[in-house]
Amino acid sequence: MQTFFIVAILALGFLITFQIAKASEYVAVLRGYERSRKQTNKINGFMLLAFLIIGLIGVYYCNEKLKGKILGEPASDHGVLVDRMLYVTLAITFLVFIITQVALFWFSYKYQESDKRKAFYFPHNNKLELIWTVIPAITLTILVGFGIFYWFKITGDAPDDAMQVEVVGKQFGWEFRYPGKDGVLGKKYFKNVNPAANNPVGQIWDDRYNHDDVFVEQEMHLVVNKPVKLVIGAKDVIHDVGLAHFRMKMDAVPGTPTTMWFTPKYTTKQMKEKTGNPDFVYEISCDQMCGKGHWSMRGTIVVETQEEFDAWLASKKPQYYVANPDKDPSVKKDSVIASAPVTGAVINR
Ligand SMILES: [Cu+2]
Repeated sequence: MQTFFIVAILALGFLITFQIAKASEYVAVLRGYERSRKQTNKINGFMLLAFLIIGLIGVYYCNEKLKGKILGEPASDHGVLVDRMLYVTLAITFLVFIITQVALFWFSYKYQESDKRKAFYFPHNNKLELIWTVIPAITLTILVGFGIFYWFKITGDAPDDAMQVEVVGKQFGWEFRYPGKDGVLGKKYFKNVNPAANNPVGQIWDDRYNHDDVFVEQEMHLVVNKPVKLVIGAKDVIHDVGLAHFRMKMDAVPGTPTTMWFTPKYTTKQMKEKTGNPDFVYEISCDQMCGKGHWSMRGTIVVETQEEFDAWLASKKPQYYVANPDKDPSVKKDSVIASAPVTGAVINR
């Protein structure tokens, strides 16, 4: 209903403006063109000035209204750098915005048509051209330079003590794989992907590094103050790992692994206190339109202490044993025979 009224008011506004314009055209004919043009110029001048003032008030108002409401403090070390770059860019562009907009509208008002003044012909000035080409070029080079520097840092080698997590995007959800005690993710092969046989990411079971890898869906666990390297892939189309609270983002491309690393600064518990929101959760979103269920790719991330993480990981059974219960020492031999899956076969449960 509200939308209907807004649209109706806008339509009426256009209609009224149109009618006024039409009427003033008739008035112009009656009063004489010259006089009417001068008056229109004057009105335009004032309107431009009003637009400048109302526009700047609007910018200030939006800024005040949304201040601190969007994401809050960055929750990773790299996030702090990303935010700093954003603020520097915003500060510079804001300054340029104010100077150019004030000059544009103020000059339009100040130098409107006047009988007392004659226009000054000023077609070209090399010095001016040079100034407004070189200064933006240098400024942008510095901004882009910082961007590239941080990009290489974020996508470059992770510290030696970093933990690794594999993130796989699919239509429509996220899958995570932890390397287990050996710290190495086992090899995988896309033709081995077979969720029905408990092999959702296509692990090669002959590779012993796969034997302790843990697989989980939709919820990633990370350790506070410990660097984490994400090894990112996709199963079907391009997705994008979006970690807004950490200010990190990376495409998930089928067949081409991508990586990025960062260090979470606060546990989920600490963030709940910081934000004053008892329901706070870190989120992983898909930042690339990937199909009709794109919107539903929200996953969660739990950042916790090393002890909590170890306990969580220990509670998970390696996927090797889930897929091959006959190899699982904790499963009794007799019960295995009844449910032992044959590799590659579909198991009906
Ligand atoms: Cu997606």
